[in-house]
Amino acid sequence: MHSASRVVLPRLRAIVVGVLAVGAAVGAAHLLSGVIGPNSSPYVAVANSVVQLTQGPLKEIAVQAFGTADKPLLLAGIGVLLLLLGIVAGLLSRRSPRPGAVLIGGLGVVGLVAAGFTANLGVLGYLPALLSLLVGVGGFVLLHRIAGRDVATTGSTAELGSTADPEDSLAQDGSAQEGSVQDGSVQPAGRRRFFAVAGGVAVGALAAGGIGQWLARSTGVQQVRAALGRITPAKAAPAIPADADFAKLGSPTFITPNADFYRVDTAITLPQIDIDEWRLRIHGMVDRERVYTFDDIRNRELVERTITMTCVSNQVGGPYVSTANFIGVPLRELLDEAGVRPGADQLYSTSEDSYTAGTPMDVVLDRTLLAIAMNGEPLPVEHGFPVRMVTPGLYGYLSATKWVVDMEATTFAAKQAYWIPRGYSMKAPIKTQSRIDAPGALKTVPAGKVTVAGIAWAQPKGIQKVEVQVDDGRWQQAELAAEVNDSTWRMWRTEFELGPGFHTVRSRATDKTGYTQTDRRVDALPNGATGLPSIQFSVS
Ligand SMILES: Nc1nc2c(c(=O)[nH]1)N[C@H]1C(S)=C(S)[C@@H](COP(=O)(O)O)O[C@H]1N2
Ligand SMILES: [Mo]
Repeated sequence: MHSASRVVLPRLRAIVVGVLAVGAAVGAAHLLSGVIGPNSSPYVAVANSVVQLTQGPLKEIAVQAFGTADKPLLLAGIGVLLLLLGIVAGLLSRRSPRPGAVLIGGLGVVGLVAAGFTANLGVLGYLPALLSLLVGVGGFVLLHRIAGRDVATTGSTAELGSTADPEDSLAQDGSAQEGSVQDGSVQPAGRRRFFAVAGGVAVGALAAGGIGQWLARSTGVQQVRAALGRITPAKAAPAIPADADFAKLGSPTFITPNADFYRVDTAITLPQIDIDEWRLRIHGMVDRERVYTFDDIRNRELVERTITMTCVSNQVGGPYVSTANFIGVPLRELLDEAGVRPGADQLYSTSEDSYTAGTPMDVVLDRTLLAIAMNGEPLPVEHGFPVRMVTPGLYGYLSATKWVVDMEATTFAAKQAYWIPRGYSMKAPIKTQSRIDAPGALKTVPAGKVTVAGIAWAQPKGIQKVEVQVDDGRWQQAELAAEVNDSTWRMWRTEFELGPGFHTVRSRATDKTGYTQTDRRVDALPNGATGLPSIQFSVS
């Protein structure tokens, strides 16, 4: 029939070829990125690009659904997608390597574009993606050739009515005559040879990826951070009274341990900034441009402030609120040295990873802290090491830049920070809120006296009272725990006498201006969710 005898790879072989080529490409690139910088890994660059491109509402969904697990999930999702595309590349290329090579080449180009978009490392930043393109396409063609070497050539496929070319291997695998697609047959020796090569490539790719990961970590700043030791302020914050929380009843502890402090940011790989290299440049509408080193900050008179931070993405009842003792210098001191000109109404800050925030200048001058430590320790890397901003009373997205390296005095009319074109407000004071922590949602508690406890916050106004209601009954005033300051949360508790059955409890906080949190529900976008928190539980 057809004179051209062609190799048709068995399905499994084709899949192995596709998956291995993709794996080798990712592994090789990851290894090189370990030397050049983690963000240059095409894998990481694609994840970073997804984060950058994700617009407001989508990011809302990601934060709600995954919380701080959104990044590992994103990376895992990309991994699964790559695996599937490797399988597809293989299956498309059972005869000729071309379709798979084109698909893998396309993936390589996506990696290159993403690296260009997010790596921020100049020409070097493209090298790992370029390497992955070459390894992916080259590896695929090569593996395809090796895979085909021991496969019997076939005249064509079964659909075309041909039978397999009765070459040496047919005796081993005589089943080739039937089935919709006919696999070339393979000798055991050939099979062993191929899978030995495949195993070698797989081990190599995993090792390369692992070494890349290890290199990235060992070039990190954990040692630098640890070497700093504890940071003590010249003026410590007042001690937290023992009766400032109801942690025994189920509220959080007043001070959130660093490891439990909520985390929200756009970083897939954490910026690793050595204290010797860190600089803060203050410029724009100032009389004198200034540049500060880490020692310049550390050697000043450090103050300590207890501050509750809140994320605009926090849903009513959500977890993105935490409290720490932050240590640093009032940013006003540095801005006064630079001499902010009249008319500059926005402090536009930029992080090492190009995140930007625009903070109202009057608030900055009044109360922003340039923090280097949190609960006595240097800032954890995920919370902005070595230096970040913290501003009581404003949501974090516009006032709490982590890994901050640049501050420009400007106007809101002149510049828009990261979240503004994505739909969030230019100005967003924290809204008066409360949360119910005990009894937990859907818990079962014994009948009789039932304790309800939680937190409330209205930074920087402070909490005046919290009221609690069970099953549309009378609003009952809760007992407040000791107050620490108006820029922190306030814990509350109260008791109800409840009989068996299902109950719903609601809470509402009133701040010191006399404003009571509204029951009107609005979304977190554009400037913070409102509505009353409520939980259901059963009494037995
Ligand atoms: N560099 C940088 N700083 C950032 C962000 C970010 O994405 N990148 N996110 C902000 C947001 S939205 C919040 S709520 C706070 C959270 O700080 P935390 O992660 O230390 O709790 O950091 C702010 N600072
Ligand atoms: Mo946030």
